[in-house]
Amino acid sequence: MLQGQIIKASGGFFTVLGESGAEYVCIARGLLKKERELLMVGDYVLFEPSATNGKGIIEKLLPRINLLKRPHVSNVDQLAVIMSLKDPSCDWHLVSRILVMAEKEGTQAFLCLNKTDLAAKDELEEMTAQLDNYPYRVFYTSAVNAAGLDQLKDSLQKKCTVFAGPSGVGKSSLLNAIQPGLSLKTGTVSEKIKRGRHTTRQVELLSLSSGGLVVDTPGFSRVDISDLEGAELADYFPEFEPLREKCGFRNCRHISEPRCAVKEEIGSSLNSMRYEHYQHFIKELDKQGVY
Ligand SMILES: Nc1nc2c(ncn2[C@@H]2O[C@H](COP(=O)(O)OP(=O)(O)O)[C@@H](O)[C@H]2O)c(=O)[nH]1
Ligand SMILES: [Mg+2]
Ligand SMILES: [Zn+2]
Repeated sequence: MLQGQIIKASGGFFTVLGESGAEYVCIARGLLKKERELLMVGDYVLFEPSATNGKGIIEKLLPRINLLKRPHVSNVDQLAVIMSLKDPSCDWHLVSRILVMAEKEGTQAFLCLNKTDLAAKDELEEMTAQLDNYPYRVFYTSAVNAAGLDQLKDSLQKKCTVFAGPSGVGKSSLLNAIQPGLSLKTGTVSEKIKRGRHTTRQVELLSLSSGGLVVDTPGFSRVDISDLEGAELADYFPEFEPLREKCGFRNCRHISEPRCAVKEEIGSSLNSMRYEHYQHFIKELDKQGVY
């Protein structure tokens, strides 16, 4: 029996990437029907390869580290939040929403600001100033002039990374620039609308020659956080963690309480934009009455 990871699933067939790097097209005959229905891209499995033809039978599903809902994929190491500086401009609220989702699912994350070739020097400086004490790693890239691509490529090594962010920011272009053989479809937003924005595409783990797996997503511009409890939200702002103990109240929600250590640090050790997003999300959850 071999161990491998499902990189593609379609019509009852699962492409499994074995530890040797070979791919096997498997069926899941060895599993119970209920288990079979749960199998998804990203899953580690044990499978019995056939002696000759690169096929196999999945016999066992191994435990998952995590499970993302969107895209529907398991065992994700990190989320790369991709935004462009221009065309379209960066949606900071969406960045924080995706990061909240990453924290909730227990995956690491970083931010990648693409299309730096379109921004003037002073615009870039303005952006960097806004990112003072930003709690995630930030890459500045351009798929057009290859700026920052080596660092981005390094950060993908030996990990399974999901590229998340809105449509048109350059996710597929970046992946093509990192590995031209991928030949992912790219295009302007209007071209995509013509092509049919809602054509469903299968989730697939793409293997990088530098070692590592990536998931390209078609892009989404909304992330629903309404299933969160307000009390949970602060847990998903990791920069609050070291301060929490210093707040005057044990259950401080860092909004209007006196002697709040988080509020005292805004603009000094805490990034103010991130705190604004936190306030905004708390209000949103308050309105739903869950808090
Ligand atoms: N100027 C510039 N254009 C880019 C860059 N990256 C992508 N684009 C263009 O932006 C559009 C959308 O790119 P695409 O990769 O399809 O975005 P995706 O929807 O996030 O996958 C295409 O027309 C690309 O040529 C970049 O770094 N600079
Ligand atoms: Mg794309
Ligand atoms: Zn507080």
